[in-house]
Formats: sequence, C-alpha cells, structure tokens
Amino acid sequence: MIAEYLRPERWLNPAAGPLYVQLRKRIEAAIATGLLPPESALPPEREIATVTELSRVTVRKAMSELAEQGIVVQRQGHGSFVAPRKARVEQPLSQLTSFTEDMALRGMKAASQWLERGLFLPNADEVAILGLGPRDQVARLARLRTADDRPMAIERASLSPEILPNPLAVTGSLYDVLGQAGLRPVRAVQKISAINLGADDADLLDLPAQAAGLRIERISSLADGRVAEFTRSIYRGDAYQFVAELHPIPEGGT
Ligand code: 16G
Repeated sequence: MIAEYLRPERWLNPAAGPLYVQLRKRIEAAIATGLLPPESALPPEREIATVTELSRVTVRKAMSELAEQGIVVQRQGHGSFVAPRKARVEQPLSQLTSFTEDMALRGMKAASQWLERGLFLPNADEVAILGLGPRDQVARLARLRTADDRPMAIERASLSPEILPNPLAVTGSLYDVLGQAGLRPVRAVQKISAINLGADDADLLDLPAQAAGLRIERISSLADGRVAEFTRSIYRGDAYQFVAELHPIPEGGT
C-alpha cells in the first residue's frame, strides 16, 4: 500500500523544488494521514529508491531529515520506523500566559522567526477590535514560533500603538515588553476552531498541506478594560492539546 502511495507519477514534480524535500513531504503526509502509523516500519531505502525511481542518495537525504526532525527513528541494522506518538503540549485554557512562558514551563526554549514587524495602516477588524482612531496606525507582529527549534505556531498579533509604540522593541517575548511598560494583559477571550492548513502555513509549520491545525483568536485586555492585543494564531494540530477545567453551574445560576 505504501509502495503504491510512493509511486512517483502521483506526486513527484521535477519543477517543484528539491526531490528529497518532495519525498520527505510525501512520507510526512503518509504519516500524518495514518497510512504509516506510529512505530510502523518504513520500507528499506533501496525499495523506496526503486519505487520512486529516485537515487539512493536522494532517499537517504530525505530519511536523514525525517530522522533529524524526530519524525522517524533509524535503528542500526533494523531500518527506519515512524516515531512513537509524541506527547502533546498540554495547555490549560484558564491561564493567561505567553508562548515563551508556556514553553519554559515544559522545559523547552521558545524562539521566533519574524514574518512581519512594524507599524501599518490598520484593516477594518483591527480598527473595530482595538478601538483605533481614523488616523491611527497599528503595530503588527507576525512570527513563526518554535519550541526547541520545532515549529509550533504562526502568530499574528495586532496592537494599538498606544500599547506598543515601537514594535521593533520586541525581540523576544511580547508579554515581557508589555510587562515592563506596565501594560501586560490581565484578561483574555480565546476562540479555538479546527482547520486544515493551507499550503503556505503548512510549509512554515513543516507539515504537508491540508494537515490538521487549530486556529486561535485571542483578544486580551488590560485591567482598565482597554483592549491590549488581537492575535490570530495557527497551531500545529499535533502539537497542542487544550485542557479546560469545568465547574458545575452554581445553584440558581443559568
Ligand atoms: C501566546 C498568545 C499570544 C501572545 C503570545 C505572546 C495564544 C493562542 N496566544 O502565544 O496572543 O501574543 O503568547 O508570547 O496563546 P511572547 O510573550 O512569548 O511573545
């Protein structure tokens, strides 16, 4: 079945970039869709080379990238296996923490790759949600967030320039910068929905297009009620598990 899935005429496109990257993504897709379940054996490199009509060098390069990313495990003399199911990062839904803090709590190092950072003309959503005036600009921070170098989420935060006048001042944690200015949010409302990743987002998150993701919208505010931040994030579906503690409705409540 996997041999059929790897037949080159179904996915290989000589014009679509390095062949080993295309092969890596094809194998990732087989894992993401469950065709290759956790801990199952991958066909030997020689067999993959025959089926795909790719060179052994290309196959080896794809396999070693999969191993580096922890997606497959290579065992000397036994071949390659899909990595066991990873524990997801458990994220309580009731705590207002930053990405940097969430990762530090789990012993992981947070980092970012900047996608956009600066002052821009706001769109209609930003004007309405952040309560901007007609001549105001908006501070935007778009980042690919990583934990121990593994891509976890794409975050696009918009803030009023009253809260963040100089977006370039954010080099590490946004909440640290806001905290230093006495403007750290104290309350947030979050909406979470399931999505299938579009090609660009999937590429950034190192996943095949259409893989499962979570879209999270956070609107956070300051103690005085001003909206501090409007953030739209896309998290890898396999990296996060949100946990909510539920309480019974109080007597007489609705
Ligand atoms: C979290 C928040 C995001 C906030 C960021 C700040 C969610 C869904 N989002 O990821 O709204 O901007 O933390 O992180 O939880 P930082 O202080 O590490 O920059």
